[in-house]
Amino acid sequence: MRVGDGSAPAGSRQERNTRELAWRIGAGGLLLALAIAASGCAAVKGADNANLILGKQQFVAKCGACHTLARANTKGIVGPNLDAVFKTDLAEGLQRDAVRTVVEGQVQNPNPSGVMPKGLASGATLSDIAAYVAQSVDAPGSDTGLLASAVPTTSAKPAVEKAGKLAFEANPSGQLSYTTNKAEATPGTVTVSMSNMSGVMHNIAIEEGENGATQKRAPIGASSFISKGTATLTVKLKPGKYTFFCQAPGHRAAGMWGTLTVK
Ligand code: HEC
Ligand SMILES: [Cu+2]
Repeated sequence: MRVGDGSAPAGSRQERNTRELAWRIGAGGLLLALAIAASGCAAVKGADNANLILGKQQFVAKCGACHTLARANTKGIVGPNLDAVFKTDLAEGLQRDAVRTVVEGQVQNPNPSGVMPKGLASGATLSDIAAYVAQSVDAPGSDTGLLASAVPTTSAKPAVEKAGKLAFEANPSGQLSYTTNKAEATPGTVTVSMSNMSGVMHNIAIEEGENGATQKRAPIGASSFISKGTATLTVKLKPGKYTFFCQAPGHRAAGMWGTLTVK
């Protein structure tokens, strides 16, 4: 690992990360030694029997809204992209067991003046999360087998309006998506609802036009934000295409949107 050799400008993100990484590994020397002693990562059981399926589910639920990790299909942008953070260090020979120690250290002691909350996970849960992240960061390909199905994905089955009610559900595992990206309604006044069991703060808003991930105009209506429960809004729909989407920062760009066809 390269530490402070001047190849990245002083104070740059890359330089800072490498420095912090070195510091954290130094401070966690004992943990690191333990992590190295227990090596080897199978598909489902990680080092020292960490449960990678639980680790993935918990990562998506507790970390994915802020962090991008390609293998977990999370696209949060509040915190650094974890594939990018560890890419250089792995290329320079950092072991994945050491990544695991860094992740555990960061969750136990996030920057007190930073955005990452303290106490997100501990004990076996943290160890499962860290094992999954360590196996997954900057890893080519996608998860297979039981790991691939550990987190529900978006369905192609549209939400269909019935008697003036159109019901959506936020991805229950915490991914930045609704459970479908298609909806159908008849013209008129429609009460749109979004149930959210994920614990991640979302809302639902409706915009005219088939606009995908990018906002084109002001929404015609928006629900309140909730992390658990059901939020609703009432809109008047004309025949045509609309986009439904979440207004939490970064969520639409991450894929939390779909197309509503009114006819
Ligand atoms: C509310 C948003 C948020 C959540 C939730 C969150 N993080 Fe973070 N995370 C951040 C931010 C912002 C940083 C940048 C440094 C800081 O503020 O501490 C960060 C930094 C990190 C880093 C260090 C990256 C580096 O540059 O060295 C790791 C590793 C990390 N987070 C892992 C996790 C894990 C694992 C979880 C879930 C248990 C998690 N984070 C949950 C926002 C978040
Ligand atoms: Cu959202």
